[in-house]
Amino acid sequence: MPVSADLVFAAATAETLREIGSWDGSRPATFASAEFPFDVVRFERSPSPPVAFSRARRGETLKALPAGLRDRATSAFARLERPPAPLALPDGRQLDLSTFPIVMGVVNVTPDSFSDGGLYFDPGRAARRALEMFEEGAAIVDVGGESTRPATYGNAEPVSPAEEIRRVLPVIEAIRRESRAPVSIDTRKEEVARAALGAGADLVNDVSALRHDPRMASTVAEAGAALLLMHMKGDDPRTMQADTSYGHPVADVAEELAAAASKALDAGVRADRIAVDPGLGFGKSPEGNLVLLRHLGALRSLGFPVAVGASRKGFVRRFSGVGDDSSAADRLPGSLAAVAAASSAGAAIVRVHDVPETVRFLRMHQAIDRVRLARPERTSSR
Ligand code: HH2
Repeated sequence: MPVSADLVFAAATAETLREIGSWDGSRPATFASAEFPFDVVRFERSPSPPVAFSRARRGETLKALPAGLRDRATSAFARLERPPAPLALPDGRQLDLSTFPIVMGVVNVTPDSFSDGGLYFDPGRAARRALEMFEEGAAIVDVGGESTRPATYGNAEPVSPAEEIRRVLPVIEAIRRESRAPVSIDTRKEEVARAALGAGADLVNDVSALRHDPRMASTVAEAGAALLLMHMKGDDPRTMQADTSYGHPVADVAEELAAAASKALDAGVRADRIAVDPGLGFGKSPEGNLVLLRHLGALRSLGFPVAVGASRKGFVRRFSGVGDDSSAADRLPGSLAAVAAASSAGAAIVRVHDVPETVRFLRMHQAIDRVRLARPERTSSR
């Protein structure tokens, strides 16, 4: 079943409208400032140029389109505007996304992950950290046994499926002895996913979006598990930064995610079990990561919950002005700025190392976003 990658981009200003147009080599007409904000619908593999809709006059612009494009644009808007539905997990359980974004805590059971390598290499310690993350407000914890860091940190050691299983299985089993809270396994390898699902994992986070192992989709489907499809340029973390150029900085990523979602559906993974992630840092230039974050909302037009992980990554350090050897605390402000952008763009899941800080940050961010006062209150309390 093909998943459409017709995308809707938000353009609040003429400058953003020109930026989006430039990616397809088109020059949008000049509009009066009163007509903003605009939405731009970009039709996948269509000779028709992107269409700009003044938000206030969407109906009129739709009416003026040929029927085929009108239907495609109407469907893209409907997918974009649907709030994220719960992600279905095994045994009839669900990952509630109604308070989006929810927090996915990261526990790397590795000696060499770029930011927490070695900290949780001991399975007991890793499981305790995962359980603590649930108490701190994580809705799901992502357990990984292989570093997928880029070569700039020095190539990560290749890890055999047997070694990866040896690392993650005791952690998932120990979490399961204490808790039924949702657990995700971060792996590209089918054998590892199968073992983790057998031990009670609920979701497979595949950073190769099904390209590393063709058996992955059917294993996930058989287990009735959820599947997070993450975009990576190429399929090897050691070479993914060799070429970070794209024809279109967002649509190329979206089209590959749509193709991966189609593959998953064909293998029997239910649509309400699929989420997508642009894979920040996985074959992206520093500026490319920023553009993906700023236009993350467009990925919601794929019709699946959008997850994103910027936590402590190289581009966060670079743009927030801290060094490569900076502490976790130094990297936190930049990571939280990325969480703010993801939240404003309607992301469903943020994948982070700093769980309690992110949970508190999001509470405040959402309180500001959602407060509605009929009229200013006269009060002296502060
Ligand atoms: N980033 C990393 C690993 N897995 N999965 C998803 N869905 N999205 C991401 O952005 C993502 C991911 C890299 O971060 P980390 O696990 O902390 O590092 P390492 O790969 O070095 O273990």
